Amino acid sequence: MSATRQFDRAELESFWMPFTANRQFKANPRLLARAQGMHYWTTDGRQILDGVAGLWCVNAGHGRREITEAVSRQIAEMDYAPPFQMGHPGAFELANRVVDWLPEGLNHVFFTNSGSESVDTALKIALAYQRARGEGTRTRFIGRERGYHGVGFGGISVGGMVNNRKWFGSQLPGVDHLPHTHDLAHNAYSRGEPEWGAHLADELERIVALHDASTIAAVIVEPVAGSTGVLLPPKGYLGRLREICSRHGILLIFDEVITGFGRLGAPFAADYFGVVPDMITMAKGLTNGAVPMGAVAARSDIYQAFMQGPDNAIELFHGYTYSAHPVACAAGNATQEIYRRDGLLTRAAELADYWADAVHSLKGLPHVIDLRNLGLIGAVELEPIQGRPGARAFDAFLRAFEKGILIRVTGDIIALSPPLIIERPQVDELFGRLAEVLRETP
Ligand code: PXG
Repeated sequence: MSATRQFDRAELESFWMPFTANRQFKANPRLLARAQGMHYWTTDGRQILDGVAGLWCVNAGHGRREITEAVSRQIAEMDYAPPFQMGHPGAFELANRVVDWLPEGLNHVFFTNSGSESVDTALKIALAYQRARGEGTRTRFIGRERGYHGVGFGGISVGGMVNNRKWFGSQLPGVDHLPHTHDLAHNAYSRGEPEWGAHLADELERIVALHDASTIAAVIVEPVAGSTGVLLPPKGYLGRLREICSRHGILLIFDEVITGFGRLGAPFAADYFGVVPDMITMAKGLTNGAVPMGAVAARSDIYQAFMQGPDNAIELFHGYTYSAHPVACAAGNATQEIYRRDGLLTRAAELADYWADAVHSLKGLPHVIDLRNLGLIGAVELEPIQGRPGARAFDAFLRAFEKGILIRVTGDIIALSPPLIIERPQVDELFGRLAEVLRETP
């Protein structure tokens, strides 16, 4: 099937598309055929500047030759290896490379195939760890309103996006939520981390007082909430969460599926904010999006708590057929080598000021009610059309695609997160075209 071939409407029917307005798409398909560097090309040959790194994952840019070659070599040499009671060199190499990037103390890595699986894995490790150390009454999880932790039942339970939850029954029992940190009245147009709102972390004390610490296994938050529209942590907020969790024997999990691998200008958001959690979930940038893969990093004493009993006993009854898949590991190792060699995981720090200026240059354009930035993340919040939430930003998304830029929208918020290889003229191009879009969006 040629990449440039056109499709009849009927040929688009069978594929039930994820998180997509299927009927709108199938009436007006947007088909991508090819990608290289900072760009996609559509099936009808139009060049699109990638303002979202695919979906927050292609951090080293598209079509990296080293990744393509490593994946091709691996699939020819050994297509698959069973991950249970067997191993292969690429998996151990990748775990070591990831540990090299991680904050000190987080030195064990469990492989999964996606961010959603990473979240469910981390939640299960938290429960089993509490039990292993004799604290089996700690079964509750605390998530946060407007959090996104993927689409597994664990992830939607601790997550806080109403549409991702309300259709799917009662979910995990024993989950509570912190308030989100988004407050335009106090923080609109903040440059970087907002000043107001560290006290919102103290809500955790209230929740602990309600349930008692002895019932709580873990708190999970995104250091920067991405999917729900780039909600930034107020200055000091994450440090307070860390302090409260430590005081009460509660594990702190950072979901770094979006912030991991250089998005903020440091390898992980934990480094950027100087707050070290007990576990980190990751995916996306781990393999530059080339092959599906996720991982959970855990502190040494969490891993060690399981290393008990007879030597031949399985310590953690959890894993996937494709955990540490050889082809994913090959992509991961080649990706990590590019990050190391090109210094990509700190590149966002060099560009952050230029990027922030570009984001805030949109102030005053029609319908814009807030602009936010951190590292190489940007957000433009639009005033919703009365009675039609999300319609205005979706309209902007369609216009942007027509103008040759790929952006991402959630509700009435536009999110930007380009590959970390973006050059300054491409930042100008992205925001120049976005400004045109905003001027034309009704
Ligand atoms: N946690 C976080 C913080 C995420 O951002 C996941 C978990 C789930 O990962 P998987 O690989 O299972 O999709 C994510 C995923 C968006 C958008 O528009 C973001 C994600 C997924 C889809 C859309 O911002 N992030």
